[in-house]
Amino acid sequence: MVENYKRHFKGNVTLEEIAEKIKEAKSIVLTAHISPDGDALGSILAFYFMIKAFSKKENLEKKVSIVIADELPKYMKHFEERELIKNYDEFKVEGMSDLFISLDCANQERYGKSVEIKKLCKESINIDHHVSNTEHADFNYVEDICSMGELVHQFIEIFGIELSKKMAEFMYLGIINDTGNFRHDNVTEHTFEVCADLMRAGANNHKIANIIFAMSVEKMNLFGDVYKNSVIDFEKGFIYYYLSQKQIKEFNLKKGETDGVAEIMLKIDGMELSLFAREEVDGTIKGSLRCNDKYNVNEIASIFNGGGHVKAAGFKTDLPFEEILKKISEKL
Ligand SMILES: [Mn+2]
Repeated sequence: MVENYKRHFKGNVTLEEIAEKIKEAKSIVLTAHISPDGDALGSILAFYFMIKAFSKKENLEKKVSIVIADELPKYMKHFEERELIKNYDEFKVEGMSDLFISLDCANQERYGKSVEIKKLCKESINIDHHVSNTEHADFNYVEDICSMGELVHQFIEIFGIELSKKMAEFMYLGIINDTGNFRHDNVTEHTFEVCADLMRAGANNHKIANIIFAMSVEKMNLFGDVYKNSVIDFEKGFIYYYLSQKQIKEFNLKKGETDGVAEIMLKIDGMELSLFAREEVDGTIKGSLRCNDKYNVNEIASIFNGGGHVKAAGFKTDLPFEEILKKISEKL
């Protein structure tokens, strides 16, 4: 393993202390963010199996549940373990739990309705990799690492457990989701070290990449429209595209099928910044920002109280699209 790979860290607890809290807790609820992506889902499932293996090794009785307050993306049909993830609405709260752990949530809004479950837990832990993390739990651990998939891998050693094929596959899912299959600049030497370990444990890179990067006909139609109707400001290297609720219905797009739009726009030659703005059911706008070296989208997203990473960030706002464009242009 590469020594001292750790990047920008904030929080008030170490992973070892988190492991100790997990050891002591008799009941644990795990959550990840709404609009769950491959990293949220992969890391939470990997972590679930790791806690289970740890409990078995230590001979501990532990109740572990996973709740996500949202629908799962279509590709999860390929993983039977999706059954372990309860939607908030079907989750039965049986009294107070000892520990609430969020993964991949930069702020508490990202819990969605699961925030109600947090209130019923004695202690809360936030483990995340977004530099914009607001340290929203009792115990916080934030590392500037490519993905939660890569972050949770460290618990193999801390828990003293063996890396199973299942854990490896789910960590791999998280890593390729958040690195765009190793294309983004958040990939480090350590990412590849971890992936080598995951492949040794049986993770099938080809199978997992095919599952999450497969494209539905609906998504193909959307991407066609993005390529045709994106607007480019060549001087600033800024490309943007707006998707209305009306279009979402016309294209028959399901949850998660608009993922990747900001990424494909940034691939256009000469582009430094991309914005994908999607109108939500409630009329607000969700923005996804991606950039190359010239800009910092964590800062740009913060204009709208959003955030994320330097090269990938998001926000949600009540402002009309024209106003969003104006505010962003002023920053460039
Ligand atoms: Mn992530």
